Amino acid sequence: MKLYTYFRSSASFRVRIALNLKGLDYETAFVHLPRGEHRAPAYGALNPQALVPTLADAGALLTQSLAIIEYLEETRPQPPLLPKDPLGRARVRSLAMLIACEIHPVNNLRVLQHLKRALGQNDEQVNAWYRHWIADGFAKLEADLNRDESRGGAGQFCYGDAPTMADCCLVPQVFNAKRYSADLGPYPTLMRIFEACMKLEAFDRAQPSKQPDAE
Ligand SMILES: N[C@@H](CCC(=O)N[C@@H](CS)C(=O)NCC(=O)O)C(=O)O
Repeated sequence: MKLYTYFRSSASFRVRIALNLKGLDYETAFVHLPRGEHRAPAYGALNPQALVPTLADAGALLTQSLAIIEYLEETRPQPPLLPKDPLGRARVRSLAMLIACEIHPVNNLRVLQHLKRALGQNDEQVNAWYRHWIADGFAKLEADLNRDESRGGAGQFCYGDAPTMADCCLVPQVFNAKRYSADLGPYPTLMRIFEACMKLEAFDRAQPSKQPDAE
């Protein structure tokens, strides 16, 4: 397997965690986002969506981090990153999607670049935008994680006492929030889970500063 990745990419970080949790070896190819390498024709031939990550496996090229994690789950089921029961699976996917579909897209590189280049926002305004959407999404995630246990509340991790796809999404988003100096005080459950995840080697080894392309 080969992962096309960038050290600061949180979507790539999700897949690095999933690969590590499942104990899978992989090669890496680095795609430098600030230099726009993801928009170059060579990368477009691999991934027409012009986003990282891309995973090459068994002669196929897989795109979109959640689709990649689901593929890994189906082809290498152990250890599982989704619960066995349909309600549990829906719950984990819902938490993962709150992060991957509601928080992450509005703070993506091309959105921030558009705010600056086309709409003339300065660094301070862009950072305020970033923190606004972190606060909006994390408040909802914190409330959801604190739902009554019988309706799927958090355990040691986002769902129960073993890491799932939801934790693969949570940790990179917290790294992003810290990078933009977001106030994480209002989210004690979310941060408790983050700390529990970071005690695991699979999460620690996947973090941006430990990647070979880290600057
Ligand atoms: N929904 C996609 C998001 C992928 C994505 O947005 N990747 C970012 C880095 S985290 C990227 O390539 N951004 C390039 C850009 O915005 O131009 C996924 O989950 O894989």
